[in-house]
Amino acid sequence: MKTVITFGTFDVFHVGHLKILQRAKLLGDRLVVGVSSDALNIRKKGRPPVYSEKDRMGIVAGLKCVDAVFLEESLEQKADYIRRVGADMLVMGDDWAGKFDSFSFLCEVVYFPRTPSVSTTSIIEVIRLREV
Ligand code: C2G
Repeated sequence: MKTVITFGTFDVFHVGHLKILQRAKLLGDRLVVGVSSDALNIRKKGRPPVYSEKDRMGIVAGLKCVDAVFLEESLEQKADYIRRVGADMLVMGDDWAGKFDSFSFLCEVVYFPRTPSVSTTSIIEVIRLREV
């Protein structure tokens, strides 16, 4: 049984999020997703996500390709999360390329190319422009 782990905020869930999760699942038997907490996002980005952590976890947990979710409360606990989940492989988008190589002593680390032309930030921008 091969377990794959990935992490993300998955705010305003879009097709780029779906694609990386589907591709990650194809690399193993079980996909476990760490969803960043609201507090972690405020620390990282200076603002809370649009969707709450409860809703973001619910959306990700409801996907056919996802077997389990947990709340990622700190970036520093990655090694603990990988161990606890028993992950054989860590998958991230290539906006994080190289940043997680230090965990390769625990599991295989793989980066996928991001889906072009879609991001939570650009969706928020489109909605904002439509309001006027
Ligand atoms: N992603 C993608 N294509 C896009 C947008 C996002 O492949 N067009 C991928 C990202 O590369 C990431 C995942 O979708 O692997 C989740 O993206 P975000 O929600 O933006 O995650 P982020 O805020 O970067 O959180 O500990 C790591 C962090 O929790 C990652």
